[in-house]
Amino acid sequence: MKVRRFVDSTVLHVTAGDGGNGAVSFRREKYVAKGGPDGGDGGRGGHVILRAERNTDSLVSLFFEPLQNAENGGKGRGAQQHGRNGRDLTLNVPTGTEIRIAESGAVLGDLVHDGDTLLVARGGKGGLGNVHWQTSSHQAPFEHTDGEPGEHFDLRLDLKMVANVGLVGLPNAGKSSLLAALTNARPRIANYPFTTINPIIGTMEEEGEPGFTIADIPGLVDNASKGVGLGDRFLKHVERAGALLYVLDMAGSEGRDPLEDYRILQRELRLYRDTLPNVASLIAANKMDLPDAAGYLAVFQRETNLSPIPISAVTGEGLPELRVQLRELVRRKS
Ligand SMILES: Nc1nc2c(ncn2[C@@H]2O[C@H](COP(=O)(O)OP(=O)(O)OP(=O)(O)O)[C@@H](O)[C@H]2O)c(=O)[nH]1
Ligand SMILES: [Mg+2]
Repeated sequence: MKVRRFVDSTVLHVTAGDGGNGAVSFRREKYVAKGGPDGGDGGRGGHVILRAERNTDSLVSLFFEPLQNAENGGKGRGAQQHGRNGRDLTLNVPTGTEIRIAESGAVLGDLVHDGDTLLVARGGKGGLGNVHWQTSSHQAPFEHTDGEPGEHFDLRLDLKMVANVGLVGLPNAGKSSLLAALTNARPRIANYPFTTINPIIGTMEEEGEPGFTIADIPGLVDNASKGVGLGDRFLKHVERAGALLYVLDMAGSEGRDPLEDYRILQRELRLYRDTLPNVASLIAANKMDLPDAAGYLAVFQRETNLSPIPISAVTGEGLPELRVQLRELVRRKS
């Protein structure tokens, strides 16, 4: 079995290259007894740069190689030769990676779009060669400067997926089934809670329409904010989504009450971030193919004055209408 590890947070120690030292050197030419100074400058140390790359899907490679150094600059040499600049080190991270200084938590940047780059550690400047010190009264200078050290930092990298729509629901509500029915993603689906343990993104595409992305995250439970179940840390992935889609098991097939489920979800979202329940949203009343669903839906509508979209991720009922409304929601947000 191919085991794929998903890492959405890691600490990275980056060190830029040191600048090369300036050289002390004197010209040696035939017939010139005492040549003047000709020591060249050192090269700049390489920078460390992070670049967002669409096809990088987690921080796993950096997780296993947390020490990253760029090359040092070369020393200056005689004949006023400049040292070689150290090569910059460019590290790919997934789009949606937020970069902070680990200790202070200060945000350095947010690489949201494919190709975005951020210089995270600046290479040291090269030192000056002795050629710079020559004056009429000072013909044989031994002065020079050393290269400056490269910057180094402990960075905290956090991947926050960027999707247009985030799915929120209790375990077994049918979020993954719905993602599979609407998009190209093929998440695992099963009738036990917490089948989904990593966030997954799918793209919904239809002829002649712009595609958009939907993120499926692990199910939330009562007190997820206190760490129950898989906790609420995955909400960071839907935090940036422009819109939310609540997925409710409207058939109460686990012996639960859909109305209470909806209130649990709202409460857990609010406890995570008080503005999150106000994000534009739709409600999908899932499992409408099951016998009790129609009755629960009527109660839900009466009690909340909301109009969930009745669907079944299994039979496909209601999905065309859901697609239309999702597209409209995303269009309004962008
Ligand atoms: N009858 C019926 N069953 C459904 C429907 N949607 C999902 N299911 C079933 O419900 C169970 C849970 O579905 P999942 O899609 O894995 O649910 P989930 O919300 O992703 O669950 P977690 O990942 O555990 O949070 C599976 O057995 C699905 O086949 C539906 O519309 N009708
Ligand atoms: Mg799932």
